[in-house]
Amino acid sequence: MSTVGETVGADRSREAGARTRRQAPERRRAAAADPGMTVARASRALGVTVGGIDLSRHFSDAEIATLRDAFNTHGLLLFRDQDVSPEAHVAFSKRFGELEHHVLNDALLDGLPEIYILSNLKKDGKRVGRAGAGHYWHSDLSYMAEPSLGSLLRAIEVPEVGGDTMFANLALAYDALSAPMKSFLEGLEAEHHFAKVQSRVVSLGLNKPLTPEQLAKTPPVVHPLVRVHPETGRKSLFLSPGFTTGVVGMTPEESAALLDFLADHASGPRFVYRHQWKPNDVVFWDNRTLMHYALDDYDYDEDRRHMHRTTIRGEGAA
Ligand SMILES: O=C(O)CCC(=O)C(=O)O
Ligand SMILES: [Fe+2]
Repeated sequence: MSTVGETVGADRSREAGARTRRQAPERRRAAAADPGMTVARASRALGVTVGGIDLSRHFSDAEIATLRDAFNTHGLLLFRDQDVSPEAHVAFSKRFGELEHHVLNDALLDGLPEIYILSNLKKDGKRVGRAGAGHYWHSDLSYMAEPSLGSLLRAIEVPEVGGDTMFANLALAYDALSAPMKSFLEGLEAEHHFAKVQSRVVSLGLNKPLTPEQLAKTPPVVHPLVRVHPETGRKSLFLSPGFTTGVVGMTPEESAALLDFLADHASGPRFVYRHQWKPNDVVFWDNRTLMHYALDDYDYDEDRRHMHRTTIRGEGAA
């Protein structure tokens, strides 16, 4: 059976790329259960736009398997024009796994704690969600023993310009390393700690400090620097600079030099897709193979940026 993933082809071989180009049409019809579903590459580095789909409808298991295959292959699915309710957002997300209730419990939607609100809006002088989230390269929940599988972020209000999100393909970045560097990294581990980002967002006045309960739920954890995707078997760097505090066993200087090199390498333009949000975009990305960065180039007081996220639970990184 052919799937969305196979239809658009992975970009792993020159031959596959040539075949894709020869097929030419911008929007190929996916051989999915939904005959109207289309897919188109979002960038060379990663991502596909999936069209002709309404996320609030019911999906068969075969359709979900098709989408999951495309997700695993391309790392990111973009669905435009999804004017869906928070309940439908949660229901669709649940088809891909169990959902997290984010540790920042005052940023969760009332009555629907699977929705984490990212927003600079205020109601009655009080922030309605988490402001200033993700303004650094990171992989969601890398500071947990079981980091997230993927996140589904829905834009509700976005600035006219600014507030894009960048995504970097850490499997491509790994592939591009030399053989000696790959073997050097094998077996190395890094420590991740949520508290690392707190000082910055708190000093900017964007958020309250973590409570003792929130700190207790997020002790430092250790993950490999190179991880294997549990579904594709593909190797990736596991980088999350916003949350990573050091490489286990290295001096702070060695650790900083190595982590800075890897972060610079992996965030190079050829590995990156930069998403310019439109209202009702839903972006579903794979935290097991991408890192992302929310640009803070908009005006926190003048611009309105309001988003809902669901976060799919993952397993320990291996
Ligand atoms: O606001 C964004 O674009 C992304 C923020 C973020 O890092 C996330 O939702 O995981
Ligand atoms: Fe994030």
